Amino acid sequence: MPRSNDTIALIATPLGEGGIGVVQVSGPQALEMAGKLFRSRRATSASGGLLPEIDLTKAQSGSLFYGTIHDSEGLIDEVLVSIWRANGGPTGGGLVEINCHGGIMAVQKTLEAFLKMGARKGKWKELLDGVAPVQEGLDLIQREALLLLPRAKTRLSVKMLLSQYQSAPGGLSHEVRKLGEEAKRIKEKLMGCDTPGVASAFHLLLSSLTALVNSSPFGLALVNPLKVTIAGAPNVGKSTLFNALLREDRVLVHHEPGTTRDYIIEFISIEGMPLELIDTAGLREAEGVEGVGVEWARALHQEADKVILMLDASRHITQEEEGLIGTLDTSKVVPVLNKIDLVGSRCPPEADALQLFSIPPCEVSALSGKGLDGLRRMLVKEFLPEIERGPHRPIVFTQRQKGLLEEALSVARGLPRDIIDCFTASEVCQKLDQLEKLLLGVLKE
Ligand SMILES: Nc1nc2c(ncn2[C@@H]2O[C@H](COP(=O)(O)OP(=O)(O)OP(=O)(O)O)[C@@H](O)[C@H]2O)c(=O)[nH]1
Ligand SMILES: [Mg+2]
Repeated sequence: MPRSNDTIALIATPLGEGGIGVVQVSGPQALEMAGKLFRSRRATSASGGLLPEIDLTKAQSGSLFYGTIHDSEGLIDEVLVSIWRANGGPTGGGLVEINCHGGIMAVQKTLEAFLKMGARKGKWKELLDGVAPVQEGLDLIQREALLLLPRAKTRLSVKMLLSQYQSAPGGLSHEVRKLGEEAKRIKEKLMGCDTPGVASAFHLLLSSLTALVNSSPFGLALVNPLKVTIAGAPNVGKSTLFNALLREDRVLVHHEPGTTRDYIIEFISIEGMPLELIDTAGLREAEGVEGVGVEWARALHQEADKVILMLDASRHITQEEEGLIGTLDTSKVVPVLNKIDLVGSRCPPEADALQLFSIPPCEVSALSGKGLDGLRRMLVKEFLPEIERGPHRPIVFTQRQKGLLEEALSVARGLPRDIIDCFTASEVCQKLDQLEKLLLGVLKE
């Protein structure tokens, strides 16, 4: 049984999941302890001097802060801290969530720092019993953002979710609420045959709703990293590319064909977009263990959102490779010609099969790194304009939101262009009512 005057600390995300780990601290001393370990980003002025610390014990409930967490030995990690002050929390008092970026070590060191300050190591049950009530008052979009924050894989994902978490302009909740109110206002004007300005207001509503729905591929990809497999014959340099994109020697590279037999998954970030990169066994007729690896590889390429098809620029395409190209969904293939360092001034081999792809192959040397920046950009090409526009605007980030907003958009598109005709008002008003309800449904459970 929890003791009511205890402050408890525990790791609230499964260890080893990667990305961000969350330490939760709750109880009467939670805010005070967190205040001692946390330094907000604003704590250092441009000249390097320390500005007054944010006092977490006085922070508003539901606020979030970006900064660093320190113990007596120095910096532990760059973190995101959320504060909840209510009678909730497993042992009463405040609740602090520290979202660490730095993997298992940072999460564990953060937990230890709280334990050293006198917090008791809590259990999962205590967390589940106590957390929900303190987060009341949030709408469903905000809850979704909060729930996804600990699993965000890149800083851009965190920033996007934080923006959507806010109920201020720039957040999805605010925008959806505004559009719902607008649908209602247009309906009321129509009912009163007060038509001036209605058509332009409706036009604006329609374009805002379209922009929201169009933001969903970007938002969803920030939350659910796209799966990118590396496909190709043995020895073309798949594992070398995997390591190069990861910027570490994660997998074995060898001149013998058939080196990779298993598949290996790691997360990478390109321009802030999280991607799940998968190295696979080289595709060829094989038996035994290698044959199993080849089967897995084929299944992974089928499931992937994108397939990097790697060919060796220093030799001609084989019949087996021609066959492989025929089995891939060409719309999701990013063709790559590797080992261009061996080609010198000679042109890389032309292949009719490469004409199948809508984009020309990226010419790279996975060994020297040449051409990899171009490949990186190619992998996130469709998101580049969205990345440019930044994360601080309303962005749809769950399938639930997307589904409801798409439905709302189709209702809005079904309305007559000339909405100002008040003789058809009752029919139009019904639709506007439906539109308003759908929009409000995005906010509520
Ligand atoms: N010159 C040159 N050699 C490369 C390049 N990329 C890879 N290699 C070499 O090609 C050989 C095979 O590389 P791997 O990365 O193991 O190839 P793989 O496609 O993963 O091979 P499997 O796992 O057997 O399917 C190694 O000797 C690499 O050093 C490159 O860009 N240029
Ligand atoms: Mg390999």
